Amino acid sequence: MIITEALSADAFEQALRDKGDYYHIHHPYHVAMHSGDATPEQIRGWVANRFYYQTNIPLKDAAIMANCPDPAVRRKWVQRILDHDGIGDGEGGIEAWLQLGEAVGLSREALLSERLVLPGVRFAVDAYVNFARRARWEEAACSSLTELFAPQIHQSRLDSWPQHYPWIKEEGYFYFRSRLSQARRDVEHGLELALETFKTAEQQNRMLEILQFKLDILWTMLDAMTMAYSLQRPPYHTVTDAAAWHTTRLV
Ligand code: AHQ
Repeated sequence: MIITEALSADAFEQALRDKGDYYHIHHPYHVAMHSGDATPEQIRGWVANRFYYQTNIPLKDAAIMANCPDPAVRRKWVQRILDHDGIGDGEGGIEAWLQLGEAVGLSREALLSERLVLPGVRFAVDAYVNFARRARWEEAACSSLTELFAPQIHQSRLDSWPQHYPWIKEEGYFYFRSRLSQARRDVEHGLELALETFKTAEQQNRMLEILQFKLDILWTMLDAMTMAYSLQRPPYHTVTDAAAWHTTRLV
């Protein structure tokens, strides 16, 4: 969709929501997990790789805050960091994701070591953090608006995984439950920012492109997991059976 004349706030919001067609809830990997067709290895691969996304969200949000001169926005935005890092030890979304890891049979060390993070996942997530460091803070902030569609995806996991994967321990589901309200609160602020910031046709086209960039990040992560865990073609699979790719943050 190319906007030629500036859209009203309602029409621009609808244009943002229409991007939901490209949300990763529609990716075959996610569809397989939702329908019960995922193997334990595919679930564990997803949990271990998505942990890299989760641990980078606070870095992304801190980068936005570092570029944002408005205390009122920073006071709201800091909550996103606390949602993930928690107020104290043993709290927050990253801790809850470690519990999800243990609930699917992955040790905390296996996640924290990042040794299971595929290059394609790492590159996609790092692109998100680097965008947040370099873009106008308003653009980086509004790139989080894929969360317009997030409550639905978290609810879909809560609705389907327990029956399909009885081997996953109940305490693993806390994270998805916590995001139902947190995502909705994030979206309220993100949407307000987007509607007051992107007014001209040029600005609105750029925001739609930024949202597509973020949708591409989420989709690409699942593409990398598909190659490794569905098609059994991890990087270098024609060269070695070993996990030969880099697993450290270099910058
Ligand atoms: O667990 C997720 C999360 O904490 C966030 C933060 C937000 C952002 O700042 O970009 N996006 C996001 C998302 C989370 N979970 C994803 C999922 O499918 O479980 C969805 C993702 C998003 O929609 O951007």
